[in-house]
Amino acid sequence: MSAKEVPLKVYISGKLYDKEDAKISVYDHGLLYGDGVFEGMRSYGGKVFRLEQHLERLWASAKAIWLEIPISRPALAKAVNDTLAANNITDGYIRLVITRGSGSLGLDPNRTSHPQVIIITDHIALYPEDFYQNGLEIVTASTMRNHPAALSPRIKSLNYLNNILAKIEGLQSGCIEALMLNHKGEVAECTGDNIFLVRNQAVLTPPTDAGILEGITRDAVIEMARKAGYQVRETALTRHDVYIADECFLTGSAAEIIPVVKVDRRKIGNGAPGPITRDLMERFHRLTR
Ligand code: PXG
Repeated sequence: MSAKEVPLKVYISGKLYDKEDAKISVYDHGLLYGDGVFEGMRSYGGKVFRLEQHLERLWASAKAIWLEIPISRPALAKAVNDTLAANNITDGYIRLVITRGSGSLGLDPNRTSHPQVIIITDHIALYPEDFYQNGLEIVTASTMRNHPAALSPRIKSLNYLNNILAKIEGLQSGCIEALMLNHKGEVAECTGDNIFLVRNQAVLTPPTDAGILEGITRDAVIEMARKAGYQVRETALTRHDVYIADECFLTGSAAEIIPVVKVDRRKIGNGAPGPITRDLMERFHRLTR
């Protein structure tokens, strides 16, 4: 840290702490069992992108795991904005975490108290610009996406090992993202991004019942593409559909829209980011900047 730099402040349950002092108990079930939920959001020009939708999803995730968020939605929205302001961040990344709170050892959530509310606001570490210009290469992971009847992928929980195992497979093949299939062998999503295809001018993406996280960026892109006059269909997709697609791209709060040009060593289209992907990237840029 240079002399002029002040440490980032992190919000924990009502107070701001210097980054180095922002700590929670080792008895917190968020750490012990991955018992908690989170959100990853972006702010552009001082405004959090689709904050209300992120909070909606956070509350839905918490409800699904029987976790009561100990702060009202407007108060949490204000805390997010206040934390951004305290750190002087206008364009950045926000990580909201709600843990089950600390308690005795053992799974029983009744033996915990005081769920912790954590807000980290930081500078965004974007994928290298080269990937946006020339596209990404991905591979299919052998790790399938969590079976929705075991742990619904719609819950953005602190249990991310399913995705991390797939990410490791991708990294071991030299790819920063990996495609995950669901228990039926259909295309689900990538480890931290939703997937879209373009085929015969139509924009295609797996439906929410394919066992995916309902991405906020995915929603925004579907809405934006429809407004722009594209036909958008949420439909079951196979790896075959990916291989024969004209274009492919991923969406996520961190990635925004990123083109994919190779999947399992097969070129998608002509191996360069396609025209509809480029058009949507440009429109998304205008929407957010
Ligand atoms: N699928 C999964 C499994 C995700 O975790 C997305 C899709 C995209 O959703 P959004 O709502 O962001 O469009 C995600 C989101 C991080 C990070 O810090 C991860 C995500 C988003 C932002 C940051 O690794 N994943």
